[in-house]
Amino acid sequence: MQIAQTSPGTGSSPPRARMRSDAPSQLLDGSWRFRVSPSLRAAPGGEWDRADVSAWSTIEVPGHWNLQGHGSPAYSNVQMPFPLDPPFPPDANPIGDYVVEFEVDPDVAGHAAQTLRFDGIESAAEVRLNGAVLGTTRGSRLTHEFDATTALRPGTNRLAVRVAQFSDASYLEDQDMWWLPGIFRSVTLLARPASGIRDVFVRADFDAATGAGSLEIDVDADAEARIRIPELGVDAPARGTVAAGAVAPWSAESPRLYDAEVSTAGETVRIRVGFRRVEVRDTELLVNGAPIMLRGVNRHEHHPERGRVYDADFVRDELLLMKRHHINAIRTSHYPPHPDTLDLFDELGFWVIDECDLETHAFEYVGWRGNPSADPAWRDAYLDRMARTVHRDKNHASVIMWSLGNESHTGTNLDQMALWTKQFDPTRLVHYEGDWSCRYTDVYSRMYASHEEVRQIGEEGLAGPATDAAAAEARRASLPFLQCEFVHAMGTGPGGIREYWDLFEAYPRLVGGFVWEWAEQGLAVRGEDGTRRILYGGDFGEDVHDGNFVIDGLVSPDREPRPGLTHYAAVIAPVRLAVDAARASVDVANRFDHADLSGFELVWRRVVDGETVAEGRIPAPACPARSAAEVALPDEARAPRDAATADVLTVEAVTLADAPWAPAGHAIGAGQDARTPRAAAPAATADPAARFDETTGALRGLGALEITGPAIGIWRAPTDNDNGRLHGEADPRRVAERWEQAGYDRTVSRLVAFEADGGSARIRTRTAPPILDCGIDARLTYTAVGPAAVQLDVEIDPTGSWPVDWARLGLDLTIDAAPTGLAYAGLGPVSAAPDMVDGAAFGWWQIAPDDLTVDHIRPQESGARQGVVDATVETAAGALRIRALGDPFALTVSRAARAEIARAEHNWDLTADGKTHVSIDLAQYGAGTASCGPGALPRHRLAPGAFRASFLLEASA
Ligand code: IPT
Repeated sequence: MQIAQTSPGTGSSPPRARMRSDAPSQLLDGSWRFRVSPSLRAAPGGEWDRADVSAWSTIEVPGHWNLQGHGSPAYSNVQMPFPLDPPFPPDANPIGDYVVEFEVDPDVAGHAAQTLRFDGIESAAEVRLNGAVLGTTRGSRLTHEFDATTALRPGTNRLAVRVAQFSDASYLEDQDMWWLPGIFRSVTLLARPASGIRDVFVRADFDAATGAGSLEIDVDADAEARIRIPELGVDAPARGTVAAGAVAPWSAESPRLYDAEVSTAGETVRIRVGFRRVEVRDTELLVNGAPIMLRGVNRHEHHPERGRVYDADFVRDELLLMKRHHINAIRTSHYPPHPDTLDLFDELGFWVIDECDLETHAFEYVGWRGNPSADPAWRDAYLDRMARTVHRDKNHASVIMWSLGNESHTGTNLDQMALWTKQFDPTRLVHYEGDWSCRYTDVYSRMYASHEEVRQIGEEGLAGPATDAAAAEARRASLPFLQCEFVHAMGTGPGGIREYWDLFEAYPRLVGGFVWEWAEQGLAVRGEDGTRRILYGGDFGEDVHDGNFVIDGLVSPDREPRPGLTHYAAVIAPVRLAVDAARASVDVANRFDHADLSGFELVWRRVVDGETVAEGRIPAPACPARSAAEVALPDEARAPRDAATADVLTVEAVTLADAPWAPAGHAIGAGQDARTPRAAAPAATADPAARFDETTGALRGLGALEITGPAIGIWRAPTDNDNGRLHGEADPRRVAERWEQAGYDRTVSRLVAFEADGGSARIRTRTAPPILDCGIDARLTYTAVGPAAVQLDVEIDPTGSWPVDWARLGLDLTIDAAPTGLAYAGLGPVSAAPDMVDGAAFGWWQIAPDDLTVDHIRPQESGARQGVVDATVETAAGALRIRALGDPFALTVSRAARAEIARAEHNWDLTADGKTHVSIDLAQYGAGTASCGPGALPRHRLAPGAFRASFLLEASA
């Protein structure tokens, strides 16, 4: 077996479309015999495929062997886990031998020929059937078919597949994910009837001006073929152009498909046809004549237990979850997914960038020296990968762009892939991010460009081709712009989505983006104590790894939404509602690209102090795609501008009918006008309500509640984004590093003055980081307003010169009992940061103890609720109510102390200390998305400054 070549695999049939055929087939999946050798040289040679396998272990196909007890997984991002020595893998390279014995089903055997199909083997394989070498595979996530006709025989057949974990192909498959070897997609034996159909390519075009559909058909068959689309009355020879008459077009919003069959005398294949036309016109991306906006995510195939093995229910569920969150576009990062996924994309409605299985990112480490993309020796391998990608998925309406791959820099092999693709399929656009000159792409694509650069790109397009610019630049300026990756959903964050989206909507040339990434790719194992744990890079003892950089999704590995998904959904919601309670009206903006609002109604609700006082529903206004209308609400919706109590008018646009992804009543947009007047300060009482530690000035208790604090806090447990590099700044240090070096995590406090008389106490403290001469002078005045209640007035004045921004400015206190919940009025129920609040609405929320903070796989600061005006922190020992007398505050309630959160590397290693940790923050530094991308925008940072705030604190049993 060869595993160090630069050419593609050998012996397979030319790639073709995936179709549903009426010819019989036989799935060979199941329990196979398996053995693994430590290297190719150590693996038995010669007729290894004839070995006695009775002593071999068994393995499930499809599956990855290192998730089935043979070796362990390894995660690396850009770096290869071995030397850059192309095309050679290292000697230490597990070789898996697979053997299965089977009898051919009579109905499969009864046909003229048989094809053996592999849908995915990582990374290189040699296939032997009954001793005959059928060929080899390259392209782990690509289909390979072999003609098995002459090798098959009656009775028992033996199929043997030797798989190398690493090979030359690994250099072309350096995607940011786990290395997971094995036969991980199905193996199928297909009957090939005489006069059968080898391949079908149907391009279904839609003319928006006339409403007519037409088909351009290529069939590869030994006999005459006809195409039938009963619903359209189409019944014609399957070649050339066939008119389809008036059709409903396909779009991600209305994924209308028509069942088509192509038949010869020997075979009928079924495909589902969606009529649509993709074009670039005047820097805009149009489908069916209308501009579209890509509200996208990057989707890897990942299952916490099974890796990249396809699970139909799991995948359908995750796509439905995307639909419920208004996601309308998917980039199949960074390889074609399981073929059935494309059927789901078509059926549910997603704009898809189908990406070739290609990434040579590791060569960036050596300045792209030796990059296969620019080495003609690899040309055929590149072209083979692209052809396999395009052919397999070419009949899918959802695919609007072919992507050459990811992060493979530039080179002639990429140019040729693009040229072949354009020639073969001019109905779609070619995407590739790695060449910013856009010489051979149809869209200008970038990743993680800053807001400012995106704005400039938006304007560059508006200005039109510049006459003095180089031709290439002029061409680029004529293309639509998208971010194939933006906002990195790692840990707490991403912040700044809204600001990107405002730009996307402001400039016609900007057609949206794809969040990196959909799901966190953690792998589940059983811990010593039997509990399920999610692991990341390094946890399996890898020498080379990239830690938790693989945990960077909008949903957890189990597809539980992270707060970032809720906020993203709100930003991209197809309907935006601007509510004016005083006028009882709502401005409805329809942000669909094709749909009007006839499928929706508006549901409104007016809530006063937590009680619903009026509600109703009215039809959505007549409002074509990308237009707006004003709607008057009934008079009961009106709230006085000077309401004395909290008066909140919320309007949602909801679906009228059940959709495959959500029952009727699903919100596709929401808006509210929340009037939250400040609570009035109650009268002072003479008896003390609070107890103090007179040596520190901190509280010891309020009423019957044991409390310690508040301390002034300016640090947070570093988030993944705090640990990211800030681009374009003179200071190369990450913000977490800056805070730590400035000592913000270990400030020291000194009591300056303590005075108490009757019900009031005045405390002055100075809190400062060690070493430096800056400090925070705090004046805290407590005034008893009841037997267990105080008014707390806070004055904060920083002095001296502060080296860096604060992470937050808060009053940190600890209650001597574990939290049992949180009830609050403020923005929620989802937690938020100042630069990620869109998915939070004002309301009266009840938070269960498990939801106080986010169970991030690597613990970090999380769980803040923004815009809080009134909160009751519930603990086993009683409750503490906190009310804002001035501005609303941000509230974080946690079971663990910040130092502990910062220490723990994994959520299963985080210890709760039986206390309730409460932070009442007057201000916070934004989340940003610096784990890959820009940090918090300047407006969301927190420069040291003076702050004033007033609260009511009240303890109850
Ligand atoms: C970018 C990669 O394309 C993607 O696969 C992923 O690794 C992402 O980063 C970060 O999670 S490449 C980066 C160097 C911009």
